[in-house]
Amino acid sequence: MESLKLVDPEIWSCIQREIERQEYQLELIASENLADLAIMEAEGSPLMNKYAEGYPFSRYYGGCEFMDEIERLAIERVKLLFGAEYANVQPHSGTQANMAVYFAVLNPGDTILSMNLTHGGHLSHGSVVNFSGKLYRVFHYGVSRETETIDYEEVKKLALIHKPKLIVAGASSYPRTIDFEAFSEIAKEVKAYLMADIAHIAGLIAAGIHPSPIPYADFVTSTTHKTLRGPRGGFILCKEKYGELIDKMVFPGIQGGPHMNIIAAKAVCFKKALQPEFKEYQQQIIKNAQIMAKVFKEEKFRLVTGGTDNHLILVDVSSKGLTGAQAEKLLESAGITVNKNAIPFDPLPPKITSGIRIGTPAITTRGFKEKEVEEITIWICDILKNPEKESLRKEIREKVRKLCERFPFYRR
Ligand code: DSN
Repeated sequence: MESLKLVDPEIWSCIQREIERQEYQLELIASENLADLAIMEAEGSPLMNKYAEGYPFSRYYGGCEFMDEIERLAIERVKLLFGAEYANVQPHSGTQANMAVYFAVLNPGDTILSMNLTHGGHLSHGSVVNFSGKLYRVFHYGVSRETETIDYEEVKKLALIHKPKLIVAGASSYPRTIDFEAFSEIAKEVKAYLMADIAHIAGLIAAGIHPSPIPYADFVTSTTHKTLRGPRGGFILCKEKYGELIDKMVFPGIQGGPHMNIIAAKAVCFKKALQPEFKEYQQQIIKNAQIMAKVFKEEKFRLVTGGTDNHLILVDVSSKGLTGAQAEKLLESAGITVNKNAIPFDPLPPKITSGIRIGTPAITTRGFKEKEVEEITIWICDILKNPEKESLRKEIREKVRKLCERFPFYRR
């Protein structure tokens, strides 16, 4: 980054320090990952200079011949990856993808049924502080108090009462398998559209180790940077019959020019996800999350739902007399990055919470297997069980650094 260093040493320095942070801390935020260098090269390429409003072979700008090829490759690859009839790869984010679907099939005031944010849903699924909660009448389903898993009977009951025009299936902190078929049966019964937001589990679905919503949902939205390990961005998959509607809503409906550098990076991500190694990677993500859950339980921590089927676990730290915010801070001071997260029926507000969410996608990318995950989970438990011991956190900070040195990412 020699040019950047000369032009803007302050920003250059921030980037260097962030590289250092990413390299020498344990990234356990469930929605983050470490994208391959090839993906970063595509994203940081001269494609960023090009406008390409429109779609392949039908643009509002000249000079788009290579843009057409790039976007066509991204579309073909993502369709192949998920077995979808139609794809739009232009959404700048998962929220933009959701917005495009809502705007395509709903009118302001229409009814949505989606998962409660505090039970694991997402802001863009109708939270009152988000456009989705302001524009639509939103009703939420949640998880059962007993099992902390989605109560499909409750979803059905709510659907029959509220007659939503759209049901959203998908979550941002739900550690269990989502039954898209059950959602589709409910949607069919009340004649609602079904949208599956697979942002968190897209990699698992692409690898065939979480059931796919493609046969069941009218629309599937996602991001590309979580388990899928691509650039930050979104995409929409749908039935061919909705393709034109979705395309028009993404552009010119809610977005202007597509970010062609990101679309190229998405194409690289999809290509990598089509390789056999990607399936092994996704399987290891789950193995790592399960070993982590096992150690937490052995150390007598309460896990929401008692464990995990996917890439994340939700730890109820209130069982150890801590809040999520305290736990996040304690771990951060030892070089371990997680996020505080509400647990179902959390009595504490979202900036404090009773839980922490921990995900294994990024450490699995670094090459961690069961042995390393077991070791770091014991460190995490030790820190959380001994919040007064600053010396312990310092000791573990050193161990984290040494472990990261053994599994370099940027310094390979
Ligand atoms: N903010 C993301 C997450 O952390 O799950 C979802 O958009």
